[in-house]
Amino acid sequence: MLTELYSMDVAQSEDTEQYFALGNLVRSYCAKNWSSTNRLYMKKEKKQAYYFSMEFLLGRMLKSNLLNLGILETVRGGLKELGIDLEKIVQIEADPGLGNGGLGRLAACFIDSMATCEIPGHGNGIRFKYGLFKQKFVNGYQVELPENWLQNGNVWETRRMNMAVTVSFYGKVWLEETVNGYMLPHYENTERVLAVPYDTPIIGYGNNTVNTLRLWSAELPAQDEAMDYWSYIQRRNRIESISEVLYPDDSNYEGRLLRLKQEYFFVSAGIQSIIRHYKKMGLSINHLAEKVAIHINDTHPALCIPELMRLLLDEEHLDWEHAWNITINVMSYTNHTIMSEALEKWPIDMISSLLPRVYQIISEIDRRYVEKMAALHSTGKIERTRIIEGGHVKMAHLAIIGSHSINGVAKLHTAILKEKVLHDFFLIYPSRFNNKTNGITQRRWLMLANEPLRELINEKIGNDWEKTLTELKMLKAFRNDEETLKELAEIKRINKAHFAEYVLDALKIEVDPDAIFDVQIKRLHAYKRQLLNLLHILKLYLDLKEDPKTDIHPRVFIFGAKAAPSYTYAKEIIKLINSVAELINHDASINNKLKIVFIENYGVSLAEKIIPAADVSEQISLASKEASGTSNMKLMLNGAVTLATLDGANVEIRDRVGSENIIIFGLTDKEVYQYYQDGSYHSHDYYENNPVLQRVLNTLIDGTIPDAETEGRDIFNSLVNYGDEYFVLRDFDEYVAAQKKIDKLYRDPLTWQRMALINIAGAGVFSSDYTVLQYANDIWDVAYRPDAGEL
Ligand code: 26Y
Repeated sequence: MLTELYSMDVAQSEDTEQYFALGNLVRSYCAKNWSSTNRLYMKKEKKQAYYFSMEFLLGRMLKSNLLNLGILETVRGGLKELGIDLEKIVQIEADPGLGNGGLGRLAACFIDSMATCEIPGHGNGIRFKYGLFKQKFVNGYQVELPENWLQNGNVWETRRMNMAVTVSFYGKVWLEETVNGYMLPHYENTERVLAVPYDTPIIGYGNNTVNTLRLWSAELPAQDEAMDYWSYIQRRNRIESISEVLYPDDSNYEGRLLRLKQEYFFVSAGIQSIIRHYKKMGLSINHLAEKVAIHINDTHPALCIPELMRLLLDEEHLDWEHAWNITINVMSYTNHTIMSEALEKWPIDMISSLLPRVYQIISEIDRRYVEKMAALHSTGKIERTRIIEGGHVKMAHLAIIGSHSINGVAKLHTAILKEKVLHDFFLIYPSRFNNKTNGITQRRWLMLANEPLRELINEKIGNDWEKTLTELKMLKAFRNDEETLKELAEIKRINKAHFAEYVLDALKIEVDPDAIFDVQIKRLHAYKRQLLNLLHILKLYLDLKEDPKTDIHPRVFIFGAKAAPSYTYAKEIIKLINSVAELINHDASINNKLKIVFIENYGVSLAEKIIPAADVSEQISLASKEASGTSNMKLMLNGAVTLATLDGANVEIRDRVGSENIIIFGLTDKEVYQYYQDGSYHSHDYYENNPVLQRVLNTLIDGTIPDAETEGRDIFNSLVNYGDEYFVLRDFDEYVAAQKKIDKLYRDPLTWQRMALINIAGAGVFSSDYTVLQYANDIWDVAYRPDAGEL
């Protein structure tokens, strides 16, 4: 392959050529199964599921593809004989950061699991030229740099020009009656964009299934090339900008025309290509819902609903009722957040000028909804639930009204949707609501990321767990086996030492692998409460300053977090953590008992390094706010002990491992809602009445923390004077007590390792294999390999 691609032999080649040669080899190795999978789906007319997502946070794919093809060890060995280190060349691959956080990584786990469980299910999204920004710290401040992940090419994708479709924007539209009596649209002055698909094979683990991830790129249609040069360049730039950058905002949602264009772009292209493919099977459009399921990952692809209606009405000439029936049966929607800032709504003006025909259809869906509900529900409820309201189109309402299934991502989250956030809709459509607790793939997050642990588990219980993760429960038999517990400790120690090397190399911070590695890795958000973590660190610091002999086990606090570029408060928190790190890491009197490591540019590849090295998993969001969390699952699977509030999937983790093997603290969701109701939380009182907390908070404004005056002041004010929206001060004491408990438990190595073992043993249910099987069964109604897994 090296010779074919670069006219050179191994001895002359460098890492980059070796990487691309191997990548090409792997791709051709799976090519046969890729086409035979497609042929099989076609021949058997299998119902297929399409997972529409704005984000797919894939991570590097070389090792994961080798693992799934069952040739990882062979290739590793073969390369070794040639004097090549596989670990070195996998680093060459750019980490495609086509997502922000949890939702995007979930989509990546799901497509891996669908292929593994032989579910005919594919991904559909955007081939962003630039992934999520690269994060750099300059003087402790986050600076965003472009992430040009395609610079050296991408071996995994195949451009399929023959499957390109056209997506239209703007223009004028009016309806005219045809001779057959149909009302069909006529368009004038639309802007046409060519959507070109790039397909990536998604390889199942240990089987012959290869599904497809189809990512769309926006290009200028060929006929436009005839225009004058400058107009051509301008138009090309405008069009290509549609698939240029991923929006880095996952919180404070700003209405942006380009984002709306992106959403419609991949939705329209995806649905057109699904229908085209469906028709190739020679089936009548009337049976579409028997062969196609479309899943909407949060509301970002909610335009799927009016777009499918448009195609069924305008292209297929179905009547409204019939088309609506099909649409509802095809569509299903997952909600990932209860935070109102993240709920999408578009100004009517924007949507009606950009997508005139789609807007007509949305208005008609809304009109019919109001009309139909008038006889059944109160006007108040109808007004609160309709799609077009207050000058905006509410995307969650559109998604709910147009889907047969609406799911939350953890039991608690689904309960809150039903009882609070979407209560009106729950009363209207009770049977549409269901829960699908998130999951993670054990292939990337254990088998690849933590090879020593994989080996140990295989030695103890065999390797059935690799396919059926609940088999990990067999590990419980070793809970009192000192030898196993010691081996587990040894592996953790190795992983920590490994990570410590990285930290020394990348950040020039020396950390002791015998310290407790306490990890909080997730997007930076006020509700996730990285600040609570920081206040506790400051408390320990003050304790040690006051009495250097304070008896605590040395700790390394590890943070990884990107903030949305427009989220000022989150960026201030980053700066504050970095300033506290400067203070503590350079204070010799602390005697290395405390260290803060804020990893730059946290993403999938760094997660793979950090997670196997973690002792403590920080899951400390304000109860009710974190829909599920998935780093909590990855960390427990790697033997970290969870320190958590009863939020999201933490509740289910506790149910699995038992209260003795997780450290729970803080307000419950019920208590939070009670506070909202009676308005009785006054954070200032906590500041006034709790001397320890007061002393800690004062460090934010008294000059203790170097070079963070503005940030310290703003954050102090938000916590003490402006209401402390996420109850940080309320939960402080309980958090400190929970941390003390961790310190105590850790000093008893056998107890600690037993907890770690029970966490690993209990993590089995959180395989995304089970999650996608439940989607396949309960929502999509697609068939899969019968023995794919059992809970
Ligand atoms: C509207 C737009 C700016 C937007 C873009 C991205 C809004 C939200 C998002 C991303 C949300 C997200 O990642 N949510 C997370 O989804 C995970 C998977 O379900 C959950 O585990 C996690 O709790 C939730 O915060």
